Amino acid sequence: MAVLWSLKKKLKKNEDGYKLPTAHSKLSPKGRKSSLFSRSSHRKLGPWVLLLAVGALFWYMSSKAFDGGKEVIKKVAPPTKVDVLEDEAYYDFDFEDIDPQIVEKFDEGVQHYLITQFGDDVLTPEDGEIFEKEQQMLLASTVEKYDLSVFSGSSQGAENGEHVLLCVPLRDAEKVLPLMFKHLMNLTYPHELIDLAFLVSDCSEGDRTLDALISYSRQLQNGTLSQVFAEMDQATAEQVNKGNEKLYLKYMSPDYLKTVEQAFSPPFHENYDKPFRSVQVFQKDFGQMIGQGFSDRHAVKVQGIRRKFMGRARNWLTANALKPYHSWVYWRDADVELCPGSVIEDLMSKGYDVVVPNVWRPLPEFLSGEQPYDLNSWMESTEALQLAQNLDEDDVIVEGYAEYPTYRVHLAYIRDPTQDPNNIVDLDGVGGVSILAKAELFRRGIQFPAFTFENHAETEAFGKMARKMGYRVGGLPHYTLWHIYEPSDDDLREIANKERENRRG
Ligand SMILES: Nc1nc2c(ncn2[C@@H]2O[C@H](COP(=O)(O)OP(=O)(O)OP(=O)(O)O)[C@@H](O)[C@H]2O)c(=O)[nH]1
Ligand SMILES: *[C@@H]1O[C@H](CO)[C@@H](O)[C@H](O)[C@H]1NC(C)=O
Ligand SMILES: *[C@@H]1O[C@H](CO)[C@@H](O)[C@H](O)[C@H]1NC(C)=O
Ligand SMILES: [Mg+2]
Repeated sequence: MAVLWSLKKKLKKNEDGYKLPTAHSKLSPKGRKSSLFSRSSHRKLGPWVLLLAVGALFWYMSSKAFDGGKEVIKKVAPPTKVDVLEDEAYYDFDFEDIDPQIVEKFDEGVQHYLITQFGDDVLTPEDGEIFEKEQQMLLASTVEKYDLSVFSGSSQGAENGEHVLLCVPLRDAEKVLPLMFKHLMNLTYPHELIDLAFLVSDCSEGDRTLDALISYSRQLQNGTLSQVFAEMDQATAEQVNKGNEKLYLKYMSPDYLKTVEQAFSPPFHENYDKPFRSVQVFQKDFGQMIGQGFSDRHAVKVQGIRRKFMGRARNWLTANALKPYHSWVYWRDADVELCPGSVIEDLMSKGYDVVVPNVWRPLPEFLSGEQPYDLNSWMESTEALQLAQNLDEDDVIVEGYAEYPTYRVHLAYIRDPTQDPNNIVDLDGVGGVSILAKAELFRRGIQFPAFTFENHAETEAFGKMARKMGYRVGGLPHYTLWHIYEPSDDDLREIANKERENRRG
């Protein structure tokens, strides 16, 4: 790990001009002194500085009345307090880019019209014509027109040049970012048709998801990210040889591990390094309190709350990143280990409005080697509908817990790896690991409920809502993505036991 760290640090240092977006912010005053107002580092200083500044201003004004002249300014400039006010950059900041000559240039040719309530009447026909023409010019330069029926999405999106918005929610995800980016590069859907939108929320203190994300994104768009990973992986490999390998890997199926190794090894498809159409990174907290550790986030009681926070985050991301020219929205979790590079085309080709693949995960061999993972993709059952009738309006049913016997058909459980991966079944609820949906759904108001909708929240409620609004929602039972395996506390104990036994025996 030490090598990896130093390598990462080196990479960062070498990045010429790399700055976090906050440093570029037009709204934040420049310079060291500006931090007096920043909330994180000097929370209590801000009001004091303001108070002192106001005091200083009074002193200045009252003394000016008597003395007059520049002398006074020096007098009221004792070390710390007026420091801030003296920083010219602070005041000039918003205006410093404005060059009066340039502004003047754009004033030329501007025409102002004052139109009365019955404007047409006061214009002569000639004036009216000019007005029409000028107004069209003005509109053309400030208003964009889209015929949304052109962006409704077809099953041959790549051939038809359809734009995809690819959304990824992230929380405490620093360590899975390389994995995620490798998967993004592995996508064969034309990169130039994909806008990436990341939302980083509610990360723990000290987590560096945002920094790392921006760093990797810059390399991605420069076409150099795969080189960076190659170097990082080499450093990791050297570490592994020194015996620092993750212990649980010893207990995983060798076949699975081999598949993974191959999946991440070259040759990659020819446009692997091609930059994406755009990358946007958003950071916004929603107050998610539930821990991101495996055991934390899987307790039944916290599911409803957790899912509603996720719903808010997803909705916020769509609202801010979706553009009229997007035909499709693809939602993808960062913690996927294996996924066909053609996943977008594959999901698109089915002629459905919402499509999800199957999601399984590998397990240690002593735990059967693999497991149906995402239970949120399902077909509704009469049992679950009855169960819902006896629940409180705000209760959220969660799958995979004894508390809620739903007897639904889960996409995860009807998988047969020998069957046609193109088979599709209709679903009611969908899981969020990998959802392809027509952008039209979001434009029509379908969302990831951050409240209880038909006793569900977030992605499952999204599926239900889409169905209710007449859209086709489907899942591919034999087309599988593999979620990463994170050992639970129990699994780790079991592995430790086995290790002890091995040492004894
Ligand atoms: N923005 C945001 N992202 C989150 C939040 N919680 C999880 N994520 C991200 O959402 C994706 C899915 O998160 P997971 O923790 O795996 O949740 P999940 O897939 O619902 O649950 P699992 O079945 O445990 O995998 C990952 O990319 C996470 O980094 C959150 O509160 N806010
Ligand atoms: C972008 O890529 C070029 C090579 O293609 C490289 O020389 C340059 O350093 C890269 N820029 C960054 C910021 O990494
Ligand atoms: C990348 O895509 C190829 C082709 O679909 C696939 O075989 C491979 O498993 C993918 N890589 C990963 C890491 O899933
Ligand atoms: Mg997950």
